[in-house]
Amino acid sequence: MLHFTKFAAATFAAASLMIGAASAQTVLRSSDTHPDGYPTVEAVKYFGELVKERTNGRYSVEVFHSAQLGEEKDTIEQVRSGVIDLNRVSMGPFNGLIPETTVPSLPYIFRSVDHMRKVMDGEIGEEILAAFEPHGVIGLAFYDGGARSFYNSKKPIESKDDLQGMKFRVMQSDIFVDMVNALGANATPMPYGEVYSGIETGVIDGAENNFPSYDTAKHAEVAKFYSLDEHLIVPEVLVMAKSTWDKMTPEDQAIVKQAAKDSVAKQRELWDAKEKESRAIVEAAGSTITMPDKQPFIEAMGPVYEKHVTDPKLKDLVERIKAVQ
Ligand code: GTR
Repeated sequence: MLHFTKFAAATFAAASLMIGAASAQTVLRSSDTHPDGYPTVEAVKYFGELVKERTNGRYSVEVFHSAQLGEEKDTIEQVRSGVIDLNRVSMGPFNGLIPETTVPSLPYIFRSVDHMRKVMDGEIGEEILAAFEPHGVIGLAFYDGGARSFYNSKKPIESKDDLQGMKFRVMQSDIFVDMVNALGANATPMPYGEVYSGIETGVIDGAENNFPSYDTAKHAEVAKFYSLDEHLIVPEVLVMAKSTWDKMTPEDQAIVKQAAKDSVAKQRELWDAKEKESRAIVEAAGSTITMPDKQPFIEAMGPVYEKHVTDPKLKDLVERIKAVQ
């Protein structure tokens, strides 16, 4: 009897230990619009591995790629309300919510991708990440989305004037609508997942994006003319639900923050390779790439800056970004 009781007690203790361990394992759900293998998807997986290792398995990350959890506008709401824990999105769809995100989303604000990386790696980047918290999300790190250019199904764009009257899809932000209008074209904001059929059915003539998106979303199949005007260099961002963050200990929060930072180099390495690969893929499949003079594009952006940069804080941010060498 004594023997049995001891055995039962030990079993019970072992079982409760296991229950304790199981309940301490939290799987963080993360959303991404891109397919498996895309640089952002792989970078978030890598971030998850680091978090798992450094928290001794208390936290892990599951990435739901290919917009399984919804389009970016919707997943931003899901992460704000704590339905999902993490979200990797462009800064564009955050523009209506967080004024500071509008500045890195302005056309031609960055001179190059290197300029963007330098700004976002420095104190300006930290300041912009901190601006997310009052809106229910924690900004963890910025990823690279390269430069975005126009593509269409109708004709090669040799100069800014060739865009006149054409219809382009943009991300859901007023800045991009005004940018396209300032170029003499017409903008249609719509979710990423609707672009392919939009072009195929002629609802829009084209869209604008970087080579990896143009390639992996198969837009190159229906819009063969890509013009390298590089009007936007909008960073991508990895955010966490504030409700998830608030449940973590300060030590685990520090681990999450550091793991996100550590995943940036990985994402950039993957990004640089993917950009080259995608460009080669679309060219081999018959896309033509034109190089219009960028100067008239840059000069047309005055009204966009006048309309969207009125707040002194944002004006100062624009000046400080431009001053970064
Ligand atoms: C991609 C970006 C996505 C999404 C998409 C779009 O370049 O990585 O997060 O914003 O563009 O145009 O909607």
